[in-house]
Amino acid sequence: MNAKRLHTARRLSRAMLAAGLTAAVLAGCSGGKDGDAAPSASPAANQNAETSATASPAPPPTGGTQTAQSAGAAQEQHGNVYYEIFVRSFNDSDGDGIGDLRGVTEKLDYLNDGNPATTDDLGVEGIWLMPVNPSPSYHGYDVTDYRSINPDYGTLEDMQELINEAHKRGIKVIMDLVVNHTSKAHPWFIDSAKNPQGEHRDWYIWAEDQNRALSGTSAAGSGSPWHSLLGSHYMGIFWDGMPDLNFDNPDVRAEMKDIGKFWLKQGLDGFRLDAAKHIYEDLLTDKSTETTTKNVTWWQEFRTAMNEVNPQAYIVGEVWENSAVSVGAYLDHAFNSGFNFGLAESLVNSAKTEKDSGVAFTLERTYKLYSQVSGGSFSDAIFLTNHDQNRVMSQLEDNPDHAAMAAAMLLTLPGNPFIYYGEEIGMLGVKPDEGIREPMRWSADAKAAGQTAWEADTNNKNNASANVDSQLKDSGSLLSRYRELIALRAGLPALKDGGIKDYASGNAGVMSYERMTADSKALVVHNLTGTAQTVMLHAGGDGSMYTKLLESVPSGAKLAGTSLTLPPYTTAILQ
Ligand SMILES: [Ca+2]
Ligand SMILES: [Ca+2]
Ligand SMILES: [Ca+2]
Repeated sequence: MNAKRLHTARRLSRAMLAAGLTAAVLAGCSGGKDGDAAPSASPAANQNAETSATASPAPPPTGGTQTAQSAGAAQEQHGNVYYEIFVRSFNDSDGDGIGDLRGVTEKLDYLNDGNPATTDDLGVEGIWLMPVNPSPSYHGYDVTDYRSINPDYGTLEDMQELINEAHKRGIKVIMDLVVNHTSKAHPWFIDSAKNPQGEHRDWYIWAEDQNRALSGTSAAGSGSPWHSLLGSHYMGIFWDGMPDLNFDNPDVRAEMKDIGKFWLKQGLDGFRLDAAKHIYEDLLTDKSTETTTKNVTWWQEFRTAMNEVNPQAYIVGEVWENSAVSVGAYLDHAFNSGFNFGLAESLVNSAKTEKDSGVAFTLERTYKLYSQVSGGSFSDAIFLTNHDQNRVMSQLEDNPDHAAMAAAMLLTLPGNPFIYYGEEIGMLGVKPDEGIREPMRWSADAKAAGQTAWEADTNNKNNASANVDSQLKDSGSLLSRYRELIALRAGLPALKDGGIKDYASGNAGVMSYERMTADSKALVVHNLTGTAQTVMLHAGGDGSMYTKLLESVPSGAKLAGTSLTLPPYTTAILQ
């Protein structure tokens, strides 16, 4: 990004935040005025969009409300299905009971064999590896060496092999990059603590050095952020084992950009950025537009550096906020995607209550905002649950029908859907954290080759059907439903890359929306309930009717004239 464009983008972002325009858009402030303003307000950003999102020309204005709706609806989002892997729990290649990188490579054919003609693989197009760097913890979110691989997981050569084999199959590989903090055992921190005059002292945040009061509450919710060591106090907003880095120090910024480049040069396709808003949001009192601007400015700097190595690098950030305004700020030439925590709650809630919670209506407005902030180039990162939340099957009280409908919603919405490993076979898991990160179950035999055993399978011990082997053989299994939905998505451009428009079904137990690219469209209708539902079809946003029933998952939907009847827990796709 050149300086002028960066300046333009920042100015736009600041102006939007200040003017409260974003809030107005989200509130559904109608008409074609504010809603259409952004694409013309940042033509430079649009032309030079660095991300891989498909550029889509704005539709010709047709006047009035219709213009605003079309502009929001036509916002295409290039979409790939990603799969989140906790390496320690996934697959063990050498029999020590700990999952490893070679183990992931061994299971690539389960994820996607690279052959579109075979349908017994899941069909994902990307994987997100949770932290793979050396770390004293089992989870790895406290790194001691950013340029090597955790010996439990293998070597740098194993990582390169994994990336090469994934790429052969059309699978992108991104990994967690954890830069808000290091491990307390990182050599930088040890030096910082021991040598107040040393070169790493100012890489961390010492209260006494900065004349800061030992007060305040951590924005990460861990109480006091200050921890005593050798007569001073350092900041660690998550816990004392994770000291926060000082991003006001240009050496820290330079090092983290260099580390990012190092991994892209290994062939990695991008990063999932942990705790992205906590770079500067350390205390509860830090929550402000100014803090967000400082965070976004850092991530823009990081993005620019990554693009020097890979202009297509995919960057998805963890900004744990339910507000689209808060997440959207980071789509201003920093991230391609921010995880949509608010949507995840809505999807699980809709599946559980068997009621449409207004998902499409909200997303249409959210994407109008994201389009404005990003200059028309973003993909949402959607999911049901991740490694920090009770597993979706547990939230849905082990109801397989509800799990199937949660999957159906996730895999027919815009952006990049992320599946948390084991979700596709209905693994259970409740906190503490180890309980939501249990060994992936490959077969009913907990001692089978490849099965990891670093942690007892407390939550899944009696979950007999939640294993890959038995579900592969069962066409009615949750795994089969995931495979079918992913294949459907891959084969339909409107589902894979399209925008979204709400489509009123007139039925509280039915969720329906249109998906469209510039030259294709589809109508998605979910019956979330346990009884058959009928929907009377009406014209879509462009005034035309959907007349062809393309797919029913599972089978059984029937279209007679304009009357669509759906069996319980069924999704229909129409064109
Ligand atoms: Ca192993
Ligand atoms: Ca295949
Ligand atoms: Ca921080």
